[in-house]
Amino acid sequence: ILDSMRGRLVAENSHLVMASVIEFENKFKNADRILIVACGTSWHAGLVAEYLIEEFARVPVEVEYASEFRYRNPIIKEGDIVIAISQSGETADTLAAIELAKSKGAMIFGVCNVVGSSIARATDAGAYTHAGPEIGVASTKAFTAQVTVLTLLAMMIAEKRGTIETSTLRQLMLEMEQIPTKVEKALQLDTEIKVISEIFKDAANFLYLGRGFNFPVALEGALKLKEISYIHAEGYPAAEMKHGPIALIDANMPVVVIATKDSSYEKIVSNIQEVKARKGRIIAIVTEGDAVIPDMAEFVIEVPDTHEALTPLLSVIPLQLLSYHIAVMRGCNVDQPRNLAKSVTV
Ligand code: F1P
Repeated sequence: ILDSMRGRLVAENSHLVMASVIEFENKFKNADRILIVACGTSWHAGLVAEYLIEEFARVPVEVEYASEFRYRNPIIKEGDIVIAISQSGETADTLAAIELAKSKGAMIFGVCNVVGSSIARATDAGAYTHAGPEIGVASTKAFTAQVTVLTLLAMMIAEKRGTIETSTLRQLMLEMEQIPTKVEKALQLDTEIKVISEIFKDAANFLYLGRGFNFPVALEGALKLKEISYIHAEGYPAAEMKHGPIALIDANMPVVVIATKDSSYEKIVSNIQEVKARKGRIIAIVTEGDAVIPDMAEFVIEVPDTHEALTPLLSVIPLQLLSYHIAVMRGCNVDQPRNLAKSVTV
C-alpha cells in the first residue's frame, strides 16, 4: 500500500523541480522535530498535519504562522525539518520563513500548488498538490489537496518510523480511496446549504467550533466566511468555548459545530448542549445517520462517514459552501474579495 502511495506521489513529482519524497524519507524517519510554517488557509492545513503526524508518526510538530516566525528568533536546529505550505508558492512571509530556517541548517520540504513557484524552488524537496488553479482568491480546493498530501506524508513518516499498525495503515489507505466519491456526495449538500444560508445571511457574527482533527476545520470555516462575506467569525476548539467565547452566545449567535462521529463525539454533544442552553442557533455538521444531534441542533448537515483522521476532507466542504452562498446573497464578489490578494507578496 505504501509503495503505491509513494509511487503516486513520486510519479506526480518526478518531472518537476522538487526532489522526490523518497529522497527525503530517511530525513523524516530520523527527524527529532518537524516545524510547519504557512499563512492563512495553508496554516490551517498545517494544523491538521500536526494532529496527523503526532497521532500516527509520534514526532513532535510545531505549527507557526510564517508571518510571525520570520520576525522572531525561533530555535531551529540542524536536522529539523521545516514543512512550508503554500497554495500560490509566492507568499512573501512563507518565503522569508524558509530562508530563515535554511540559514540555520534546517531541511525544507514544500507543499505547493503552483509548479515552479518561488517557494517550490526554495525548498529542498516536496510534493505538489496539483489542485489546479484557484480561480478565486480564497483557497478552497487547495486546502483539500494540501490536507490530502499531508495525510499521505503523515502515513509515510509513520510507516518509516514503525509507529503505525499495518492494519491501521491499510484501513486509512482504503478509506482514502473512497474520499473522491464522498467529496462528490458532500458537494450535493449545496441546495440544502443554500436554504440555511438564506436564514443566516444577515448575521453580524458567527462562531465555529470543532475538536481534534476538526478544530482546524472550525478555524478554516470562520476564515472563509470572513474572507468572502465580510461577516465577523471566530473559530475555536469546542472545549475552549467555556474559557471566554461562551459569553458571546445568545439567540442571535449562529454557532457552527463540527460534530462528526469520532473519539470526541460525546464531548462535542455536551458542547452543543451548552450552546443550546444559551439559545445559540446551532448548525451542526454530523456524520450521516447521526441519531442524537438532530434532536438538539436547529439545522443538521450530514457528511459521509470516514476514518476520523480523514474527516477534515469532508467536513470542510459544507463550511465552504455556506460561506459561498452567504457571500453571494450579500452581493459580495466571491472571486475577488475586497482587500485580499491572491499572492501576498509583501
Ligand atoms: C495564503 C493566504 C490564503 C488566503 C489568501 C491570502 O496563501 O493566506 O490562504 O486565502 O489568498 O493568502 P498561500 O501561501 O497558500 O498561497
